[in-house]
Formats: sequence, C-alpha cells, structure tokens
Amino acid sequence: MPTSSHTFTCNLCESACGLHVSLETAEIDGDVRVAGIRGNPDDVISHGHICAKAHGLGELLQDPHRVRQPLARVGDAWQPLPWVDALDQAATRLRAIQKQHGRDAVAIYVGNPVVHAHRASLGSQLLTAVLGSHNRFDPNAQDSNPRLFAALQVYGDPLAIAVPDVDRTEFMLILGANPFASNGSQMVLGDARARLRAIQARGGQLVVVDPRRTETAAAADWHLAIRPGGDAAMLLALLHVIFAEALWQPARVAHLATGAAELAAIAQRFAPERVAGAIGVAATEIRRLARAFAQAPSAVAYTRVGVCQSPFGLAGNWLTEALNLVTGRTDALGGALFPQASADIGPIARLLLPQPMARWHSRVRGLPEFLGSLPSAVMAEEMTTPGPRQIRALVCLAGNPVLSTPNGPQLARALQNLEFMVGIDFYRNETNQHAHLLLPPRHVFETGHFPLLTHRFGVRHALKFSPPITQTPDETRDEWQIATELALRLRMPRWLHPPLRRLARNLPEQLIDLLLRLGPHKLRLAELARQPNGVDLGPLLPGRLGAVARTPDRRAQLVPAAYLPELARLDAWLEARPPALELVGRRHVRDNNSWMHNLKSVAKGPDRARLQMHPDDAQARGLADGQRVRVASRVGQVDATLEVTDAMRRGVLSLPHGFGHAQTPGLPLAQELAGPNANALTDELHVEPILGSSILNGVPVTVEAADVA
Ligand SMILES: Nc1nc2c(c(=O)[nH]1)N[C@H]1C(S)=C(S)[C@@H](COP(=O)(O)OP(=O)(O)OC[C@H]3O[C@@H](n4cnc5c(=O)[nH]c(N)nc54)[C@H](O)[C@@H]3O)O[C@H]1N2
Ligand SMILES: Nc1nc2c(c(=O)[nH]1)N[C@H]1C(S)=C(S)[C@@H](COP(=O)(O)OP(=O)(O)OC[C@H]3O[C@@H](n4cnc5c(=O)[nH]c(N)nc54)[C@H](O)[C@@H]3O)O[C@H]1N2
Ligand code: SF4
Ligand SMILES: [Mo]
Repeated sequence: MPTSSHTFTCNLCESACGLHVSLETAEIDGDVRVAGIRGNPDDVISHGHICAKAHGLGELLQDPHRVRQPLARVGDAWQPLPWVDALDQAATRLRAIQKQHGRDAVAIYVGNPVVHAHRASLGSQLLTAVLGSHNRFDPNAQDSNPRLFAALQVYGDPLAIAVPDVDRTEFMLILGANPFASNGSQMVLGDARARLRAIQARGGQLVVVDPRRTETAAAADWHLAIRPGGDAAMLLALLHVIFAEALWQPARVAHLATGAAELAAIAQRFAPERVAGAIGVAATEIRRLARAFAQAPSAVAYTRVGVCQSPFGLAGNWLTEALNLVTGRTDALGGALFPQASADIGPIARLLLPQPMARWHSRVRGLPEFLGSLPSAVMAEEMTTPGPRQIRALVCLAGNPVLSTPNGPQLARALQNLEFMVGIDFYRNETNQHAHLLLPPRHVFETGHFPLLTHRFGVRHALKFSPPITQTPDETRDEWQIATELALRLRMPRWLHPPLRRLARNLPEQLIDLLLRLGPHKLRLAELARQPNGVDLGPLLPGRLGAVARTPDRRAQLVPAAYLPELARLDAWLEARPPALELVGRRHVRDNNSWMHNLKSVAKGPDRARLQMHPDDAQARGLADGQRVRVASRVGQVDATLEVTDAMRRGVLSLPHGFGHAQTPGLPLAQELAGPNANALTDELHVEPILGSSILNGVPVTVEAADVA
C-alpha cells in the first residue's frame, strides 16, 4: 500500500497541535487510511505535544459509522439520496416554511467545532445571514458569553480578550478552568502542562480556585476549594483587602482605567469575613491570596468556563478583569496582554454587529440577543409554544444541543414535533437523529485548517495554515460548499448559480489571505502554506490597551453600570442557605464535549462518566464507591456510578457533560458506553438574569441509591 507522510494540525481544541500524519491509500478502491499520527516536534506552537484525541481525529477519517452520503429519514429508517436532491429538498422545505410563517420560523444552531474550522465558520455565517432568522443559537450561552460580555463592558469590545502572559508571569491565579484536561481555553498553550509547570520551575506560583481538586489543582502550589458560584464574592473580597491595605497601583490604574473609587466603595461591603462562610474559603486564605497576588513581581488572574457557567458568571468575569486592572497587571509583562490577531475579524464583526446586544428578544421569555444569538435555554419553549414566530424548523450545524444545553431531554421532545430539521454532521447524534435530512461534512484533512477565530488567543503570536492533505473518494462536502449550495437555492435564480458557485469556491481562503495581508504581521496564506511547522511572530506586547479599548476615553471601565443589579443578587445569595448538594461539570483529556465517544482510541479506558462525591457526603447518605445512584434535580433525573473521592469539596458533586448515548443507534460504540446526560439535570429556567446564559454549575440536586424507587 502506498504510504505518504504529511504535516498537519489537530483542530479538536484551540491548541492546534502540530501533527505528522501518515496515510495509506488502498490500491483497489483508493480508500485512504491513517497509518499513524505523531506529534510534530518542530511545530512552533505545540513542540511535539499531542493528546489522545489526536488519534481519534485519525480514526474519524475512516470511522465506518460516519455518515458518508446525504441521508433522509423515513420513520426510523435512513435512506441515502443524491446531493442535488438533498439540497433541493432542504431549500424547498426551508423556503416554504419561511414563506408561510415568516423568517423566524426557521432556527439555526451552530455548534462548537465550527470555531475550529474556517470553512465551516464562514459557511455558518453565510447560512445564518441567508436564513435571516432571529432564532439563532450557539454554545456561547453555555460557554463564553459572560466573558465576552465582560470584554464589552470593561473594554468596549467583546473581542478585547486579554490572554495571560503565561511564559513570563510569576503568579498565575486560575479560577474555574482545568487546562491540564482542557489544554486551555481562550489561551492557546500548545502543551498546557509543560507551559504551566514552567511557571513553577522559574520560581513562580500557580494557584487554582475550583470546587474540585482537578489535575491542574493537584499540580498547583495552592488550591482553594471554593463553593460553586463563590468566585464573584471572593474576587470582591480580594479587592476589599487590596484597597484596604493600599496594595493597589493608583498611578497605573489612573492610566489604565476609570472607576477605581466606585470599585473600592463596592468592595468595601465585601470583607473576607463576610463572604468566607458562604463561599467556603477562610478569610485568612482570602487575605493571604490578596497579598500574594498584589505583591508578586508579576501576576495574572485567568478565568474560564467553570466561572462562566456558574450562578455569578457575569460578575465573576467582570471582577477578574477588575482584579487584573487594579493591581496594574492588565497590559503589563507577565500579566494579561492583548494579542494582535494576524487575521483580525474584528472590523468585519463590528460592521456586521454595530450594536452587540438586545437588538431583539426571545418571543416567549423575552431574553435578549447577544452577539447575534439568543440563549439556548429558550430553544425548546420557542419550538413548543404556539403563536407567530414559533420555531417550526431547525438547521443544526456541528452541534448536539440535546447533550449540551440545559434540559436537553425537553429539547429532544421538542425536536420530534418540528415540521422539518436538517443536520450537518459526521454522525446521527442525539440531536440530529430527529432530523429529516442529514448532510455529511468533510474531514479536516480534506478541508485544510486555519485557526481563524482562535489564533487571537495565543500566549505568543504564532500562526499556521495546513492545506488539505487528502481527498477521500466519498460523498461528503465541506460546510462552505453546503452553505453556498443552500444559499443559492434559497435566494438566487437558477441562472446565477454557476457563476456564483465559481466565485464562491475559494472565497474563505481568499478572505483569510486578505485579512492576513491587512493584518499587523503582513502575511500571505500561500507563504504560510510553505511553512508547515508554522511561524513564530514573537511574544505578546504590553501597552496595547489604548489601541484595543473602544470606550470613549480608551481606558477600561472598572464599574460598568450593567453589573450593579448583580450586586444585590449576590448579597441575597450570601445570606441564603445553600442546598445540601450542588452539581458542577468537568472535562477529561480524552473526551471532547459530546462527540468522540464512537471512536475506540478516545472512548477506551476506565469509566469517565462517574458522579464524584466527597466521602463525608457519601457516608451521610449510606452510599458506597462503585454503587449506582440516582441524581435528581428540578428538571429530571439520571443514573450514574458513584465515585467517592476526597478530590471533591463537601456538598459538591461533579459529573462531566457529553455522555447520555444510550438511545443513539447512530453511534453504536458510544451507545454501549451510554453514560448519564448531565444536561438532563441542568435547568433551562434557572438562567443568569442579564444575558440569559445557562447556569450549568452549582445546580441543586439530590442523590440516592438507584434501586430506591
Ligand atoms: N479534553 C477536552 N478538552 C477540551 C474540551 C473537552 O470537552 N475535552 N472542551 C473544549 C471547550 S469547548 C472548552 S469551552 C474548554 C473549557 O476549558 P476549561 O475552562 O478549562 O474547562 P473545564 O476543564 O471544564 O474546567 C472547568 C472547571 O471549573 C470548575 N468549576 C465548576 N464550577 C465552578 C465555580 O463555580 N467556580 C470555580 N472557580 N470553578 C468551578 C470545575 O470543577 C472544572 O474543574 O475546553 C476545551 N478543551
Ligand atoms: N453541563 C454542561 N454542558 C455543557 C458544557 C459543560 O461544561 N457542562 N460545556 C459547554 C460548552 S463549553 C460547549 S462548547 C458545548 C458544546 O456543545 P455543542 O457545540 O452543541 O456540541 P458538541 O458536543 O461539540 O458536538 C459537536 C457536533 O458536531 C459534529 N462535528 C464535529 N466536527 C464537525 C465538523 O467539522 N463539521 C460538522 N458539520 N460537524 C462536526 C460532531 O459530530 C458533534 O455531533 O457544550 C456546552 N455544554
Ligand atoms: S491538545 Fe489534543 S485535542 Fe487539542 S489540539 Fe492538541 S492533540 Fe488536538
Ligand atoms: Mo466550549
């Protein structure tokens, strides 16, 4: 069998690890098989690091359960059909529904993998624009919205995301993130473990705030096992100490930001002694952390999904920015720096989104649009509540909201009553097994990879473009092609299709090339293609806040008015009695959200979907390690295997999301793995009040032995 060797990029997470891929081509049918995958030691970002998921990416190329041609569902059976028929059918149905019921009757959900695929991400933009519906959804409501909102409020631009200067900091405070498992989020690290350990190796400190002693927390110098949702109060208490003990940097803050006096007045109400009991971190610890953070030669606080998904995700993200600003860490070496995107989508985003929020509201609950999307928590009610603008059809592109959004089972029921649904996915997953049509995308080896959206989160300026390395002779199409074909059919007369199709063919790469040329590093896509290991463009630079901030005076705002109502809610939370058990999520390095469990190389190994509980909580309920238990919340219940571990804080349980495959015949291996759907417990009605983003951590639950009726 002829073998060829290629340099490529893993696109399963932000790290964009460099790969050496060897491919074998079968002489008889021309089938391409992955013979091996190794880390590329010369890659400028990952330096040879890869994780188990990279092998899954190889396996995905040849997974026999992947959908390889368009399928139409008739009852429970799926029948192949030619692309032209599938596309015609999709366009005809979507157009008819929009004609009869208005544009909002067709919703679109665009899932996470699109973030890591340039053709899919531009394709999803095209499709969304062409559908013109207000009912647009994506995982941001489960993920980054509180962080993007903080960037908007504090710096005036949702894209003004500061990245920790990991390579130079002497003190890194991590709240609600587990980079040893996730490999970093909105922070491209290459090899997270190596890069974070290097902080300690040069004498710096790593501090982790997390209700669970995670892999990252276990390696840290200091772990504070906070109660879920406690971060905002803890950050206010840190600020309290920093202002009270004059540990802040007034001269530098005056240069960076406005509102220090107001912030000090707010923080004054949150003494460590006041918040300690409710957040489960001793006042002495809070005071010690405040001093250590403020007095370190350099320091940075970094927060991610654990805080975003918590009851005070908005305030938690705001106050993390505030802590970095007040101690002079923002925009300083070893602090939080604003990278220069080599291909900046900012100007286009600002053109398309001149006003970033509340341009419309959801019909039933009145929750606001943010950055062009509505909160996922309203999806099901918008499908099932009759009336004008009711959702009657859905396009689901690279998403699995039945496993990834609050009260997923309710959504699954709502999907069954849609008039029409199209899925664009490798698999008949939990969500699009309810579709009427399924359109199969190409593998990243066949589309090429450019980290259009994520390269702006690099801890160094570095960039890589991996052109396609193979074309499998199957009936799959990339999402840009699918989107253009649908767009043409939905909105253009037939005679215009051939010229527009030609024009559109390489538009994604042409656009990227243009952005690169206009960008600060003046690159060309063709030049990048000639450097398969990527190009290193140097460290992040301090002193960029003035160029980045879009506030009237180009300084950060320490106390944006939008957050003030959150303080009253926080006061009430601090006084309230906590539920006996609160559920949080977790990630494992071998899992990738909901979708790689049908791949042997990823799914193998010990059960990773166990419910983790502290020994005291287990003992109090007479529960033992390994036992099947029933977890219940306001919205539902799931059975899980109990893992009793002192890695958990008392009163907190941990269950990963992305499992719950028992009813999914399209994923036979995953179906065997089954596992509980954590989002059968999360509550679609209990959302954060300003944006309506989902609260997935700190969910009140009860646990009992599964055999008790
Ligand atoms: N292996 C792997 N890597 C991934 C993914 C994956 O599924 N698997 N997913 C990718 C995606 S889409 C994303 S967004 C990123 C996310 O990357 P991270 O933000 O690093 O996410 P997690 O690993 O889930 O870590 C969140 C942590 O928050 C803690 N936590 C829960 N509630 C609270 C709270 O109220 N306060 C505090 N302080 N902590 C809390 C949890 O215990 C958990 O350890 O990872 C990406 N990388
Ligand atoms: N309880 C709880 N819920 C969570 C989270 C949590 O921590 N706890 N995390 C949230 C976060 S951060 C995220 S990002 C979301 C993720 O949630 P979603 O984006 O809804 O779903 P994924 O699980 O990423 O599934 C992605 C789907 O896209 C398909 N796919 C993969 N690659 C491609 C591709 O290139 N093209 C196409 N067309 N399809 C592709 C996969 O087969 C899979 O079916 O989950 C969120 N939900
Ligand atoms: S860390 Fe793993 S999943 Fe992420 S890019 Fe690297 S190999 Fe791929
Ligand atoms: Mo995410």
